[in-house]
Amino acid sequence: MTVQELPGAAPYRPTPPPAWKPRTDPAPLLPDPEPYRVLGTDAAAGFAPELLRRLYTELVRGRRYNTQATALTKQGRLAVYPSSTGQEACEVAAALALEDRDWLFPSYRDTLAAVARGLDPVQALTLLRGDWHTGYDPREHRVAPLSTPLATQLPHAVGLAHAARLKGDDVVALAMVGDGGTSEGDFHEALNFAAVWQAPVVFLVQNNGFAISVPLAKQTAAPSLAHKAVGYGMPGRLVDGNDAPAVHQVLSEAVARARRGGGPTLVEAVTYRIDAHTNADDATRYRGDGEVEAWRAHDPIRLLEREMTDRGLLDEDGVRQAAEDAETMAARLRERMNADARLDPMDLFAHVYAEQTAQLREQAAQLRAELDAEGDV
Ligand SMILES: Cc1ncc(C[n+]2csc(CCOP(=O)(O)OP(=O)(O)O)c2C)c(N)n1
Ligand SMILES: [Mg+2]
Repeated sequence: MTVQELPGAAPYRPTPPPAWKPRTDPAPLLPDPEPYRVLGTDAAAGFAPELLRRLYTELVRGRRYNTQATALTKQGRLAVYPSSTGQEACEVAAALALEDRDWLFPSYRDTLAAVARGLDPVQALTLLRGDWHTGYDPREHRVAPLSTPLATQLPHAVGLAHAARLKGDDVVALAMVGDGGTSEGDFHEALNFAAVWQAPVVFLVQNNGFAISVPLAKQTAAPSLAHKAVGYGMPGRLVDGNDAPAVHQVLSEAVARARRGGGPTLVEAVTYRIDAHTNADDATRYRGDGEVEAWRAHDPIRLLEREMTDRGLLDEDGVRQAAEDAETMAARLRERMNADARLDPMDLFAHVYAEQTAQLREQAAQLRAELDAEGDV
């Protein structure tokens, strides 16, 4: 016999829980159903000719930088190069959406963004050449080291942005990551901290279809990568990553929102990696030519060229001029990269610890003795 069945006892009624409702309305955080586009739409007319010209010049330079750096790997002048051919619109727009006082947190694929932000094109390749630590002073142009460990740059960006806000500095951090990087714990931790703290940070995911040979379908079951934002309580935006003015607009809006205290945004730029993962990868092992060709037809440079030509902002002379400018940059890059770098092997031990450990001192002494014995350095 149960308590309810006792003769005369009142029937059991659970106490209702305190009223529940979602803590924020998820609807405004959801991405649009389609990636945002500008080129070929009425929105294109609203873009200043100077901005389109700047984007075009940088895209052409960026493409040429990619082909030149890839050639340097074949000539033994560069250890490895992850090309961003096909993704130049994301790279350039990321750099141009920021003010000088802001910070960029790039991944290994984002050399172009760093160069478009003003970094010396040779210094930007130092790491990939295997020469010397980061190769540039991150503070000079406010570009963090190009990060090889996936997604570790994201919590760094959040930490810097949050710290700047606590100090009252007007600084926004823009952090770049690939589709594969979104499966990392660091991605989760960074987005969670950013949203809880309302840190002035923008996350740009370049969804280029692959993490080396792993296609997006094997990477995530989410409706889109932009949808992941909702789970953290920040807006997710989807943009056509090959449409330079569209990426520039979406990132600029996200940067402005972060700057006025509106908190972080996750932007997914839908694009495609035209080249292999790096010069060391054979992409024909895991994808067909048809797919690559379909994306070549949606090339970021051709798309912008078409729009500018239609609007009378670009003619054959302009195209030639941009190509010549890019060629000059490539020739200079080649010339400088062909000069042997003068490196001191003892630098291996510098700048890691403020005070070296006993083991490092011992190793440094051994190397010094070997170098002295060879009569080197
Ligand atoms: C923490 C970590 N795990 C694994 C790797 C090896 N790795 C290097 S690149 C890469 C694929 C990353 O793909 P994605 O994030 O989509 O960036 P993409 O190369 O396409 O720009 C992997 C797994 C790494 N660098 N760091
Ligand atoms: Mg990828």
